[in-house]
Amino acid sequence: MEKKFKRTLVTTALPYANGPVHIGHLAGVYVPADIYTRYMRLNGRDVVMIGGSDEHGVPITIKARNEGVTPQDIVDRYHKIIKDSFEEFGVSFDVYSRTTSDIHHDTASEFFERLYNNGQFVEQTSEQLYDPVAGQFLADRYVRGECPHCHNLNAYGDQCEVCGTSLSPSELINPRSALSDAVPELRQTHHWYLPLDRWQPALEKWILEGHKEWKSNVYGQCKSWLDLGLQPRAVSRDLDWGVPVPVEGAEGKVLYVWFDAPIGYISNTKEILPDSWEKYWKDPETRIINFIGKDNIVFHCIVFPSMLMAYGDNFQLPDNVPANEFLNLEGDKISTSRNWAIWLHEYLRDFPGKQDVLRYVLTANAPETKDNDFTWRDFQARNNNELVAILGNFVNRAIVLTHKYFDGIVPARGELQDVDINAIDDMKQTIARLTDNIETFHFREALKEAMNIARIGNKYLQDTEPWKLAKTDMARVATILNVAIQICGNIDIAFEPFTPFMSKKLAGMLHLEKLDWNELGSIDLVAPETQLAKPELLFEKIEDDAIQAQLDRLDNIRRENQIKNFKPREISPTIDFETFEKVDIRVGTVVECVPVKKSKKLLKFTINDGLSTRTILSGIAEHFKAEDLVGKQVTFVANLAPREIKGIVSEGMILSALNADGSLSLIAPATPSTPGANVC
Ligand code: B3M
Ligand code: ZN
Repeated sequence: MEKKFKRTLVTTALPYANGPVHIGHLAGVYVPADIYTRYMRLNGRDVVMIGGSDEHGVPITIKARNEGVTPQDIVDRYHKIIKDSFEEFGVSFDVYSRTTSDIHHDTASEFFERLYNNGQFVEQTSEQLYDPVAGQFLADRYVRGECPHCHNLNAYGDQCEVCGTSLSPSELINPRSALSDAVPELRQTHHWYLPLDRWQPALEKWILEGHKEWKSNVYGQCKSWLDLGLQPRAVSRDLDWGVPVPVEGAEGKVLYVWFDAPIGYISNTKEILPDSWEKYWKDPETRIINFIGKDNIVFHCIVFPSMLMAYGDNFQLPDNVPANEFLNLEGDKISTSRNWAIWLHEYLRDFPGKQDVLRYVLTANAPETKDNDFTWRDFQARNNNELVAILGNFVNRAIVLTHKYFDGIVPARGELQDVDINAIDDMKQTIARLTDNIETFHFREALKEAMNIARIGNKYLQDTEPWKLAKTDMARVATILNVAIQICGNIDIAFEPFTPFMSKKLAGMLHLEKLDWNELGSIDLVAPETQLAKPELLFEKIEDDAIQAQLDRLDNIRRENQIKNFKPREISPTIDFETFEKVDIRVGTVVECVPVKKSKKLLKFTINDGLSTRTILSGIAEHFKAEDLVGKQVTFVANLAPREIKGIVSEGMILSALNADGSLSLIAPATPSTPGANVC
């Protein structure tokens, strides 16, 4: 980090309090922000990490309406779940507050007033969508309709979740009210707009010229917004939930949630630092870093900076906005409304004490440059093959051997040999790369380097084989184990930002008091004569059944969603009665049923049709076990022209229904019937 900065303000996107947080939020924002902040603290830097719940906006009021409770009930419930789960997960906020707090309402109100008084808004009356049934204007997510870009039929009034484009309600094709499903009409309403176009030249200079070092996804999005030419943006809404517009004659209007939420960063800083907050916002020697997901880039790089410039008073703009792409789950987009997510509070319940495993996997697989996929199999493999087999294994070997040969008392080392010096040099170079990667927000790479220290440790023990030397040369064993324990100490510091729980436990075993990043690379971290604690395992293997339980849970959710979203297909063209009468449908009893050789799909049925037996082939082998069907009654088309398939002649067709979730139900008589009975 450049030395010109005296302190750092880390902000993290404020999650909407309309649901718990999930692994997508964690991987995109909170884990990287926490790594960076912990790293800064280990460096002895002045840093504060700001977080809080975003408790306004339509996502909250929609949820409240769906549940028949008040918006306050919703935000109270989720704010608590989110706050508690972050804490248990070790996200080390200096403050985690909320935008319904008094201090936030006052701060946001004052912010608007100042802009208003300084002529920083334009006021405009325009026609907007209004729901005549619900009797209200339809802001943002209250309207749904077809996306004009990708033609997703369920795009929101503010954004299409399928193609990611931000929209305004009037752009939707065939808009419907999300409240009543009514077709909205246009009515006049009055709002305040922030003229972003006024700030275009300043933004271009600041970002396009001044911050070429930003991540290419962030820089690129800013550039395309700026290239399109910025337009005034409404900062008020016709809603009854939010910060009231502090202007006379603005009854029934509140600040747009994206106007008040980023001000939340300021309110929350004020809350913990009532006397010194301004230092963190207005002193050019403060470095502000905004951790966000990619869908928030425009608000943090264009809208909020314009607000800050319009406010003046020396408010500083962010120095970097390391936005991440999205994390998918088992191949599908994470979605709160479809319950397609791993919720943090549920993870903590299902995997108690395994915070570090999730932190590790989400970092190792972070969507830093492109969307990435979280899978439970990868989670298991990274735990078992990396955390257990590389990191845990090395530390455990070093400590166990020290107990075995020196009663757990760290021996002093003698003269170093080449093999020792090489391992130490390797470690130092790895640490240099690790530091460099954290400084430049490449946390995946940084974590790889941290793990490489454990790899160096394992190789060192493998190369030196102290267990063999113990028979002949205890002085040499002392040196080797001293070096190995120093590598453990380095691991402890290097991993603290990533896996703080492990690091704390290991620090306890090594009696490391205060971890200091500047001491990384040292081989005097653990003094000779230190009595090591008994080795405890740092990580445990995760077994298949724990993973299978999670996969089963996701399968159930997938199925529930398919059923919820099932739309029966259009009815086929009408046929006349004579045509229908030609189809001869009968009841039959399955006498025999066997899989057809060399076919995955086909079952061969022998059916008692009342007259004799007949053979029918049916492509349902993936849905049923052949032996389970013997003795069952089925219905079948009896007069279908015979067809030869795989050398077998099939004389009819067995009837079944294709269900919403892709499963099949055989169509059987509801009460026992007689083989050969007609279905009519
Ligand atoms: N609550 C949107 C989101 O969760 C919003 C972030 C606010 S940051 C000031 O994506
Ligand atoms: Zn779209």
